[in-house]
Amino acid sequence: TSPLNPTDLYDVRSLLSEEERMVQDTVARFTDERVLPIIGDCFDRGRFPTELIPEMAELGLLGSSLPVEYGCAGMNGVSYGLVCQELERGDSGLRSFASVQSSLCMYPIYAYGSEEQRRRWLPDMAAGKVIGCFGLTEPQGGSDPGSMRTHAKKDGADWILNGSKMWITNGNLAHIAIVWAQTDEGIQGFVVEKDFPGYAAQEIHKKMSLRASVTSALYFDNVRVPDANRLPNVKGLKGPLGCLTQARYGITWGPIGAAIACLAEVLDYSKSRILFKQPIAARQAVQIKLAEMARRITLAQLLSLQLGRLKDAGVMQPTQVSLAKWNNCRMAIDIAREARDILGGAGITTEHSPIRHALNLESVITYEGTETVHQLVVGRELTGINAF
Ligand code: TGC
Ligand code: FAD
Repeated sequence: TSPLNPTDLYDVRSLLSEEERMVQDTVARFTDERVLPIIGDCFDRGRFPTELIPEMAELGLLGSSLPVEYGCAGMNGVSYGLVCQELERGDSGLRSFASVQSSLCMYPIYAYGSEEQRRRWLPDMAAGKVIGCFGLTEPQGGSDPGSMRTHAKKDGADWILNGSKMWITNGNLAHIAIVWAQTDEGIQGFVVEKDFPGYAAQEIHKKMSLRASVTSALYFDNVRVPDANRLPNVKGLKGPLGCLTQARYGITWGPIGAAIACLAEVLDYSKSRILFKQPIAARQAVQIKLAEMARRITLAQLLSLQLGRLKDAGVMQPTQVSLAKWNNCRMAIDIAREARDILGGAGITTEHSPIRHALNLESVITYEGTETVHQLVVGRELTGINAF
């Protein structure tokens, strides 16, 4: 028997189509050549590498699953997952950028927008010329978006928007914000343009996590939004939650990439770190940790691939996404912390990736629904009882 691939013990890659493998290889090359050489420094400086946006667009990574008629790549769900995995093998910040642009901004314009809105924004968003952000969370509590205070009131042909949003990825980079607000007819989505008077974005500093990503607070002070910028085809919380299902699906794949990066790094390190006259990889305690990492990565790979197949068959359900988001984020953060431990003192600097991934994953396990929220979604499915 030939040796197994340590980061793909079950040869999950053999279950991919030729096209899916090509997508994975292309994004893997981008991550190896363009992201890994700079990302430690970006994280240290708290800088999102905006110079990579045109290249990501060129590779078709923005709105990758949307139809080609809007300038998008028309990939299937599994390919989108692989994009997320390979980007997050570089850094969660890059995957966040792609998730927000694709699943949280382009998707709602495509799914809930008019044909005119699709043609107005999607091609430029796919080209990386227009960047979006998604405003759902508010300062008083993100887990319960149904209690949002931001509201929009009809005023002739326009809407007047007031309120604020918190923890918004891409906020200060964005040309447009998809903002969810209460109206007399329930929650609705509005495309707020950067130069609308009364709209302001303020970057959040002092982050110890997702440092290579822009996170902002958004403020709306009597912002006049034309009705042409309201997404006409959805009302109610199911609008934003439908976007979250798309993004969370991608996030089930992303942390697999972070975990693979950590395992690959400590496998090398543990074979060359000699202590008590032997490489630490020869110690049972270390091998158990490495084996545990491989076991959990394998389970996560199989989970996301089957989820992707369900998505591509059009039968994926939000509860299935919740289970995988919970499992795979927990898997990756545990692995990143354990990998940091195996590196000893060397593990505390960004010369090695595990501490960066571990810190990033503190956000990933929190945003798009905290671990607890996803556990309670699964609990509700099993029991039929809402425990929120
Ligand atoms: P609930 O009564 O369960 O549902 C209200 C309506 O929505 C429908 N629905 C969904 N639709 C699509 N996808 C889902 N996942 C859905 N979940 C529910 C549901 O059928 C219902 O429809 P209808 O027609 O009957 O009205 O609502 P609830 O108020 O009980 O809330 C449930 C709960 C707690 C699960 C939900 O509020 C929740 O998911 N909270 C977490 C919020 C969250 O995840 N926020 C994320 C903000 S965005 C972000 O973090 C971006 S980070 C991106 C990055 O940088 O990568
Ligand atoms: P809270 O909702 O206040 O939760 C606090 C604690 O209470 C958590 O441990 C939670 O699990 C627990 N809890 C909540 N409800 C229950 C319950 N019923 N039972 C038991 N425990 C419960 N949001 C956006 O809209 N757009 C973005 O682009 C975006 N990007 C983000 C980027 C970063 C880096 C971060 C950190 C967050 C981002 N978010 C974004 C916000 C994110 O979605 C929220 O942080 C998340 O939903 C949790 O909300 P919260 O922070 O207000 O915590």
